[in-house]
Amino acid sequence: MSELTVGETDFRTLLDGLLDGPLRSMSALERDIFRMRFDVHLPDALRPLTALYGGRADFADQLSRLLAVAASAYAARSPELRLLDLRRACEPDWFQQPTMIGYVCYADRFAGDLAGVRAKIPYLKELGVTYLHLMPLLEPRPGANDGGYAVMNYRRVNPALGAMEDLRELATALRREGISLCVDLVCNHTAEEHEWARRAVAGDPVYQDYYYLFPDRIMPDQYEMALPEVFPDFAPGNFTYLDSCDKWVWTTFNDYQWDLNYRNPAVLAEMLDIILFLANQGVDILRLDAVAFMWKRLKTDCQNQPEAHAILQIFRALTRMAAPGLIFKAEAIVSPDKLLPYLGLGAATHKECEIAYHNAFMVLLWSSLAERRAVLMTHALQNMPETPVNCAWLTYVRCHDDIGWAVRDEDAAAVGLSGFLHRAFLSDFYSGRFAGGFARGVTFQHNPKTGDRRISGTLASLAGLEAAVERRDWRETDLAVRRILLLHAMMLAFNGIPAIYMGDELGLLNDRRYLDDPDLADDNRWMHRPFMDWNKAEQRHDWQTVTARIFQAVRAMIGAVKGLPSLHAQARCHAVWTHNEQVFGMIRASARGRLLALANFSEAPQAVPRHRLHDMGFTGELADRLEGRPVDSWSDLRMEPYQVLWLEQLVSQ
Ligand code: OTU
Repeated sequence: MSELTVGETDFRTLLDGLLDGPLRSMSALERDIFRMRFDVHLPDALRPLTALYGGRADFADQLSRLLAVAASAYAARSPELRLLDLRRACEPDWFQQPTMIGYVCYADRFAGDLAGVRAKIPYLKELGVTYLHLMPLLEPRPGANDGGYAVMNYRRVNPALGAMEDLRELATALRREGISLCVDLVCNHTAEEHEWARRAVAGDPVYQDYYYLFPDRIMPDQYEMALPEVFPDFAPGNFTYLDSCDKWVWTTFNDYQWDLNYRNPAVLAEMLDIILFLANQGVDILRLDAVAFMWKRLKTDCQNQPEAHAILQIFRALTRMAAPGLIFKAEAIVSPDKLLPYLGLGAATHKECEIAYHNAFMVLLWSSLAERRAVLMTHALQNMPETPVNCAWLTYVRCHDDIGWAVRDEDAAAVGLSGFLHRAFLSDFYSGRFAGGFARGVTFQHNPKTGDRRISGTLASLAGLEAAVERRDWRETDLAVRRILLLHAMMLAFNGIPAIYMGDELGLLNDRRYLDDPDLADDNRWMHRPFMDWNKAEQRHDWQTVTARIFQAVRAMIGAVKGLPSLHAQARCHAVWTHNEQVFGMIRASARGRLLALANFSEAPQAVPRHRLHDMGFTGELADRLEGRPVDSWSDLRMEPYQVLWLEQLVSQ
C-alpha cells in the first residue's frame, strides 16, 4: 500500500473516535458488536477504497467520513432491525431458500399508494409471495421521470404514494407477514431537479463536482466515440447542453437524468448515507439501478469498469458494519461474463452484491419459445460461468423494462445461427411481424446504427393470449396459457429468486392507456406496466375463466417450489441435452437433492428417450413434483404441448 495508507494505530484512533462520537450513548454490548464488525469488514472496505481514492492527499479524512456515516447509521438503527441483523447472521441463506418468491409492482398501479399496498398483503400471501419489489418510490421530478428513475429527493417518499412513515409501516407490516421488501436505489444518476444539481447549476463548485460537467464538447465528443446509446430514440447521445450554465452534463439516460461523479468521494459518502437511511426504514433488499454505468473511462463503453465494482464493494463492506441485514441486488443488464463479477469473484467473493438479474436466461426463454427449439438456450447456459454459491439470481420472464435481444454471436454461431439475423428474427417475431407468430409486442428504441430493436409487451400479450382472445380462438388461447405457465415454471426452477411482474399471474394484456398521458406517451414500456385490474383479479376464483387457470396454476407451482429443498439457490443449475431439440432440460443438483426440469417448447407433443434419463442418473421411480404425480418409469417420457416436468427420483438407488 502507498504512504497514504492509514496505519494500524490510526485505525484504532478512528474506531475510538467513533466509539466516543456517534456510538457514545450505546450500551457496552452494542459498542462491542460494532467494534467486531469494524474489525471484520474494514479490510474489505479499505481494499476498494484505496483503489479508488488511495492517491488523494485527504484519503484519511475521506475514510473517516465514511466510517462516521456507517457508525451514525448503526446508532440510529431500531431494536427490531438490530434483531433482524442477528437473525440473518444466523440464517445467511435466508434469501436463497426456495420459499423466496418475488412480486414486482408500481405501488400506485397496484394499489394506489403505500397504504393501499399494505391493504393488499392478503392478496400477495394468497399467491405465495415472500419478497415484494416496489418500483421506484422516492420523490421523483415532476412530469416525465422515467418511471421514477429520476429522483429529486432520496429522503422523501413520492408524496403521491405517502410519507417515509408509511414506508416504515409498510416494511414492518410486510416483515411480520414474512415478506421482505425490496426498493430501488437509483445510484447512477439523479434528477436535474435534485438539490445537488440545482446548486451545481447555480455555480457552486462543491456540487459541480458531483456530476460530470464539461465547458464544451471536447471531452464529450471523445467519450462519445466509444459510447453506446441506451435510449437512441427518445434520448440520443450521452450528454446534454445546459443553457442555464453554458455547460454539458453527462446524461446516459434521459436528458433530465444526470450521471453522478463517483470520482468525487463526497458522492460515495452521500450515497452510502442514503443506503443506510433506507436500510433503517426497514428495507431488506436494495435494487441498485444501472450499476454498470457508475464509472467512466475514455475509449471504453463506460460500463463494467473495475471501479464500478470497487464502489459496490465499499457499499457492501460499510453496510455490513451498520446494517448487515440489508442485501444488494445488482441491476446490470450486461453479458454473462461481465455480469458474474457483480456477484463478487476472487478476492471480492461474497463481498459485492448478493443478487443479480439473469437477463440472459430471460432472453433465451423467449428465444426458445419463438423458435420452438431449446438448442441455443442449452448451449448458451452450458457456457455460462459458474454462479458463486452464496448468491441468488433474480430470475424473471419480463420486467418493467423492454426485452433486449442479448443473444451472443458466439453462442448463436455454435448452434448454426447468425447472431445478427437471429436477433432480427426475435424482434420481428415479438413485434408481430412474423407470419404465423403469436406475439403482440411493440418495438422499443429502434437503433438504425446497430439494427437493434428491443421489445415491449406484457408476458401474456407476448405469449399469444392477446391475439388468441381477440380471435376467440380457444385452441390458441389454451396454447397461450400453456406458454405463460411454461415460462413461470422455468423461472421458478432456476437457481434464485423468481420475480413475477404484477398482473402476469392473471394474464393481464398490454395496456395502451399510457398513450393518453403526455408524460408517458413516447415511452412504450408503459404498455407493459399496466394498472392492476382488481375486477379481473376477482375472476381468479372462477375456475371457468382463463384468469383462474393462470392464477391457480402459478399459485400451485409456487406451493410446489416451497416444498422442494432441491431448488435452494445454492444448488447448481446445469442445462442438459435431452436428445430432443424441442425439449429443454436442466438439472438442479446439490446435497439437498437432484431435480430434472424438462420443458417442451413446442405446441406438439414430444418424447424424451428413457435411456437419456438413465444417462443423467434418473433411474428409479420418478415423480413429477410440479403436478405431484408419479411418472411411469419404463417407457419414454411423453410430454404434452408446452408441458413442464420437475422430476425427482423417489428413492435413491
Ligand atoms: C434501468 O434500466 C431501469 O430498469 C430503467 O427502467 C431505467 O430507465 C434506467 O435504468 C435508467 O434509470 O440501466 O443497467 O433495456 O435495461 O436502461 C441497465 C435497457 C439499465 C434497460 C436499461 C437499464
